[in-house]
Amino acid sequence: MPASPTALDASRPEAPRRTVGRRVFVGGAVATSVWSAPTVAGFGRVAAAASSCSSLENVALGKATTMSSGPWPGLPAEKGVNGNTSGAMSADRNGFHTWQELNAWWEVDLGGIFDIAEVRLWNRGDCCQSRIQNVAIDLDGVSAGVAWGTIGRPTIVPLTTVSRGQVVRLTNGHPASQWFHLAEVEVIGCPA
Ligand SMILES: [Ca+2]
Repeated sequence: MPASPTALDASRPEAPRRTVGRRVFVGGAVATSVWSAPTVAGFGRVAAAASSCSSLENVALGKATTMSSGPWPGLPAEKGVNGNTSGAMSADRNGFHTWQELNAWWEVDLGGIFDIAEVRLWNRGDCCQSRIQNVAIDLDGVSAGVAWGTIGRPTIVPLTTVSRGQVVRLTNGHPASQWFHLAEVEVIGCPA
């Protein structure tokens, strides 16, 4: 089971105030380099989806995925939504992994419109965590937040100004050409 998330940090800077969109963009909200513990990207506001859903679940599980390049052998895009957060990527081939490139991206099509409370990013745990930094979250092509710093296990990004849509894209914001890999991506919400 995933680790319990920590409380939201209301002191984080707010994300751009955009309110209309159909895609989720992961890229730049947590200002921490601690990757081994849960980290939270907050924007000082309560996600609208959290109050509109009678119950919350991972709505990305098993949904259609694609990514900008790759896969690295044994690490296709769909392993980012297979329900397994294990970070032992070299041993168990449990996540997605692109080629090395600037701003590599991965996305999931939820197959319908959902209210989304937060996105949880699970980095690998066996090496190379710092390759994944400042991940931008895009919801239907509109910026919904950025997970600043190195991504943890998990880094949790509450959606605030943009919280209803279908396609969630994550873009690696590392300043250099880099691989993009995560063990799992969880999109927490409910049908709209
Ligand atoms: Ca996985």
